[in-house]
Amino acid sequence: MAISILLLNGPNLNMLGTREPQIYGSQTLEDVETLCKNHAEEKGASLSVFQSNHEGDLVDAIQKARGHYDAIVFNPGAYTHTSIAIRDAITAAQMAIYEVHLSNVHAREEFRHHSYVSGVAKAVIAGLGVHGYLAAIDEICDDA
Ligand code: DHK
Repeated sequence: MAISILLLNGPNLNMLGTREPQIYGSQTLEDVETLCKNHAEEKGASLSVFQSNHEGDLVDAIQKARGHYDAIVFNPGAYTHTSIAIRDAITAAQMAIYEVHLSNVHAREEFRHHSYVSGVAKAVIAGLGVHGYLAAIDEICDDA
């Protein structure tokens, strides 16, 4: 059966394209989602997308993903650094999560250095820009 992937983006990632493009790049979220969908399709996988600025919506999406998706490519945005609820949702759903950050969070402010998600993620990619999402998709497809 074809691999199915959920691309999940957290707060403020709906602002991609206009939000600090020197850090997050000039592509919009729609551009990124289309790129990821096409990339997954080329690999024979299917990819659904969801973005929310709300912590509970992201928790709901992770819980609902169980049984529907093989893996989640997840940029939790600022919730990376604050959300125990999101970490617990990942553990509870027993989902394979590939944590992606557009920027190299470790080369930025101290408060971005800690991630509540990394300890329960299958892999962490940071600083590759949009390519990080594609690398995660490659890894999920090649790993299957
Ligand atoms: C995105 C955000 O919105 C920030 O809050 C994170 C991450 C970094 C990124 O690099 O994609 O600190």
